[in-house]
Amino acid sequence: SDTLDHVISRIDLRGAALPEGAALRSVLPRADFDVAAALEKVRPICEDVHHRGDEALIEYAEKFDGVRLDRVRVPAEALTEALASLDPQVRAALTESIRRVRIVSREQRRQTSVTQVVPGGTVSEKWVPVDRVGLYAPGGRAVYPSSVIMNVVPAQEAGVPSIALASPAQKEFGGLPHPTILAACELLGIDEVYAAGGATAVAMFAYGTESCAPASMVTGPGNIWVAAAKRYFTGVIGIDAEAGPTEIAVLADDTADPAHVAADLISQAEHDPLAAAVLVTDSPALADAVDKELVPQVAATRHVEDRIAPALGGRQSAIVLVDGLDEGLAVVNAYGAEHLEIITADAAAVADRVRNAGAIFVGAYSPVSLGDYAAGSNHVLPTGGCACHSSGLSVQSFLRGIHVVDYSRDALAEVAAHVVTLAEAEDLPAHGAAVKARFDWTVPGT
Ligand code: HSO
Ligand code: ZN
Repeated sequence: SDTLDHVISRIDLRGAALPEGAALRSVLPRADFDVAAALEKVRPICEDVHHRGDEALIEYAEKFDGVRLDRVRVPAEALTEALASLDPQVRAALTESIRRVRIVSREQRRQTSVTQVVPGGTVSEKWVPVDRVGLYAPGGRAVYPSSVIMNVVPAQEAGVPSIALASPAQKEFGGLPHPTILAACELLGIDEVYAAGGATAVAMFAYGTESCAPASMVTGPGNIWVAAAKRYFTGVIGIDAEAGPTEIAVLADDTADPAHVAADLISQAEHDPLAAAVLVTDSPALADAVDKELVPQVAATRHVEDRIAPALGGRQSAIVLVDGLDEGLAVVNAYGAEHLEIITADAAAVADRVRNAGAIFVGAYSPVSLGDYAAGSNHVLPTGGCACHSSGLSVQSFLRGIHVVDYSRDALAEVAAHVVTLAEAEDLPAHGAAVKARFDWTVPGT
């Protein structure tokens, strides 16, 4: 394989015992995405939006997007016009995408649970949508109406009463967000749209301005500035997982078609020069065949120079050779990819053993691109290893589970002595007193 013209590097983990946990993760490739460093830069911008509101938003649009706005709120006519001029085929495809994400979201909405702990004592959990969300759709390199769908539909199905969307002002469209973003909003029935980008959009939603009411939550993908602004507001508003550059990992054995594997790796490399494509396989023959396939396939793509070649050639991408499928699973579980394809014999059984991934794509006919647009799954997913602790966007993201405690006098009396005991043990006698007060200070058993 040394004679091949390598598009992607190799990491050979065969022969020795695999390191575990963090040690294994440290030998796996990953892009640098230093959100903490960006945090210092977004702080003054967010505070400026806090203090000067719309005026600051307009100034930043001029500075970052090169266009002077007279207002940040997009007028209703612009939304109607955008949908009217949308290519009918694109409209049909977006409509089908919406339909599929909607049926999945609707079915996956959690139901209230009521647990009778003792006779007369119940704890329920009710799921309540947040009051208002701000959704972000990137501009620049990533103008994705599909991401509008992936944010809006679960929020709608969760029952969020107030939904607003922001996307950067585009110079070539007179300071409006990109027309396909506006068309997708109109198709989804979202009429509150703002021309605001990056950290300024997140700050607008977090603090509110003259034209935009504050939101309790901000979700959606974006660049490092959006991720940094979300981190800045953590604890103040709700956010989804921080989104970094896209990642695809493929766990494949010698049953996989190398042409498919190569095409799938390229598909996500197409997003960004920092996008990661990682193939994990126990088959050196597959590794060589994928290497070979990549050369002509990469050459034939539209975005080869600016994104695909640098993404595949970057230190974040690699073909990882392992001794067997067990080791392969250990590697993908340590990595925690945003997207993980399983293309092996008995793929469903292998997929069952995956613990860490943003989304799992099972078998030869479930490529990531299907999930990006039309599987019904969500494509706003945790990157950078956040899949080890966080979920992708879903109807659940917009709901809060509230415990509802409802005990009768008898049910409280039955457990009162334990409460009083624990309150004393924690040196919090007033806690116990609040229970005793209900029984004229005479609690049975105390
Ligand atoms: N793969 C991207 C989402 C996307 N793909 C949008 C196409 N358009 C991150 O999951
Ligand atoms: Zn994609």
